[in-house]
This record gives sequence, structure tokens and C-alpha cells, in this order.
Amino acid sequence: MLTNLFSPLAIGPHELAHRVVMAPLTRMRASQPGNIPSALNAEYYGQRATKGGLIISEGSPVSLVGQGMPATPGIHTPEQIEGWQAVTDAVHSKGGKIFLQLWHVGRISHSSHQPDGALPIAPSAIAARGQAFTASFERVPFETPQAIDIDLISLLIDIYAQAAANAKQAGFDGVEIHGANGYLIEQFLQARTNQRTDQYGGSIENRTRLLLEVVEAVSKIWGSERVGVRLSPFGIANDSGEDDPLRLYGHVIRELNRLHLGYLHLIEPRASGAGQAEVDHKNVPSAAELFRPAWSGKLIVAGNFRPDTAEAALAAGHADAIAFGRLFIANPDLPERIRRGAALNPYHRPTFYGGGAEGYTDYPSLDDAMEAAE
Ligand code: 8OZ
Repeated sequence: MLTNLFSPLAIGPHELAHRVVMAPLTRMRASQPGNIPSALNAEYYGQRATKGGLIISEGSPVSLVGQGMPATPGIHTPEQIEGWQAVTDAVHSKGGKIFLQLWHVGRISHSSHQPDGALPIAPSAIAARGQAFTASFERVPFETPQAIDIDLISLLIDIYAQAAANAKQAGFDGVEIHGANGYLIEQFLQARTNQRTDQYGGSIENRTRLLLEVVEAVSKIWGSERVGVRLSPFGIANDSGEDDPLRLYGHVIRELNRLHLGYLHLIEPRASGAGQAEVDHKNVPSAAELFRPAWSGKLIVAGNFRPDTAEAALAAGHADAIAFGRLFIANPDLPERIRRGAALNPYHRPTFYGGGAEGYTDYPSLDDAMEAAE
């Protein structure tokens, strides 16, 4: 039996009843105008909530400047806070917990999302290879971002703090800082995207500074035990990739250790494009196995897990909880299905991003399937 997946786990003050976590998942279905969480979004999260289960929200832009994809629900306007309140109410009414993911895309944005059509901001004026997603759902080459002025970095940190405070007002149970997948914080962490010559660039210590300052500012709002950080040490998403990930992330994780976070959330290389990288990460072991010894707190791991491999990772002590993405999209009652060893609905990739209820709130639970069969 899957005894490890269904044993309790404390994350900060939260007593979880099981370790099947819903991963943060961009779905691009916020209501327009204003990128406001809608009643449909609340229904979707409510469907996936379980008593004592943990959900991490989709990335929520901390500001207009931090947004880079259409219809992603932000956490910087009163209307958005109100919209999120309905989401957290839906999750809480089922006895679940939900953290908001604080997201700033940096150079992965496009001027169509920006106030006054300005260029996106980044640590350095280096364009990502690949295609941006414009505000009207078009794909166009990335623009060269503007390097953020050092005088504006304290403002950026204030923006994270304000977004964290907004998440508290919206009734969340904690926040996760998105430090993965080629977005702003990772752009600062990694040498290829951070060519700054001030105290936020150059050495590993300097490149890590923004992340640590954001964690500290957000922890002042929430208490560090209600704050998580997500990293993708071997990822290549959004034209990211570090030549010496062990050295960089070894340092990052040792520094984070001192801040007593609720959890660290790692994405496994196999799920973040490693293997296709120009740098050869084909044979990297699991990130959880590699970094577990360096991390003394709770560890959530994500990346292509199935129920059996998830149970095995927990049994081996490689992680404390497993985050499921695609399986949670297709199975609103994923924890119950796993617990019972029930069949899982297949996911439908064309409806992952954008659209309405189809491929969002219409995947059947076991109960729905039973009713349909009667
Ligand atoms: C897929 C599509 C759009 C955004 C990430 C927030 O990679 C995302 C994302 C994923 O972390």
C-alpha cells in the first residue's frame, strides 16, 4: 500500500493529512479585463481540494511588469484579491490548504503586457531565445529586456512584499516564491542571464542576493514557516540553464537553509527539459537525491511522478511530499484515486492553456464516473 503518500506531514503550522500535493499549474483562464480569478477558477481549485491536502496555486504575477502570459491571474489589484478570496474559500470549505505562487517573469514577458508598452525588465539586457506569448495569445520572438536599475531593486522587493500581503488578505495559507523555470529570480541566479557588475551579479553570492532578499521580505509578512521556494536546478525552460548547477544550487540551498522555510520545492531535471540542453545534463541523478543532504527542511519534489514512483521516492527518503501537475489537471480527485488504486483519467494537452470549462472543470471524479454509469 501507499503508506508513505498517505501519512501525515507538517509544513510549518499546517498539518497535512497526505503528501499528494497539487503542483503550481499555469492555465491562462483568468477573467478579462484585469486578469482576475473567476468563479470558474474557484470551482477548479475547489474540485481539487481535499481535507488536509496542499494545493499550490498557478503562478500569480506580483505586478503588471511581472506578467508575461495572457490571462494569468495576478495578485496586485483589489479585484484580483477578491477573486482569489473565492478560490481560497472553495479550498477551505473542503478542509484543504492553498499557497499562492508569487511569480515575476522578468525577460519572459513582452511589451504588450507592460504598462505603457515598455520593454520587460531583467537582470541584464539579454533577450531569451524563443517566443514570447503576447497579451493577445500570439507567439512572437522575445524582445531584448531592459536591465533593471539598481535603484529599482528595493522597489521590486517591495512589490513582492505587497503581493505577499495581498495573498494574506485573500485568505491563503502561505506563499511559494517562484525561483524556477527561467523567470526573473532564476534570471538573477544564473550566470548566462545575469551579467551585472553590481552587488546583484557576478559571484554566486551576488546572484543569489535577490532571491534571499525576496525571501526575507516575504517572510516578514508571513513568517518563514509559511513560505516555500521553488527551484529547477537542472532546468532549461525559457532559455535558462546553468553551467555548474551543483555549485550554484548547492550555495542557494545552503543559504535558504538558514531561513527556516516551510519547504523547498524542487523540479526534477527529467521534467524541466534537461537532456535537451546544450550543456549535457542527460545523466544527472534526481535533484531530490542530490540536494536532499544539503536541505534540512521539508522537501517537495515535482516532475513526471506516477503513484508508484512517488511512493518509492518517499520511501527512499528523497522527499517529504510529491507534487503532481498533469495528473491533477485530469483528475480532480487525484489523492482519492491514488489511495484506492483507481484508474487515472488521461490528460488532454490542447486544453492546458486558455479557454473555459473544457479540459478544466469537466474532468470526472470517481463519483461522477459512478453516477454516469448508473
Ligand atoms: C507553462 C506555461 C506557462 C507558464 C512555469 C509558470 O513554467 C510556468 C508556466 C508553465 O513555471
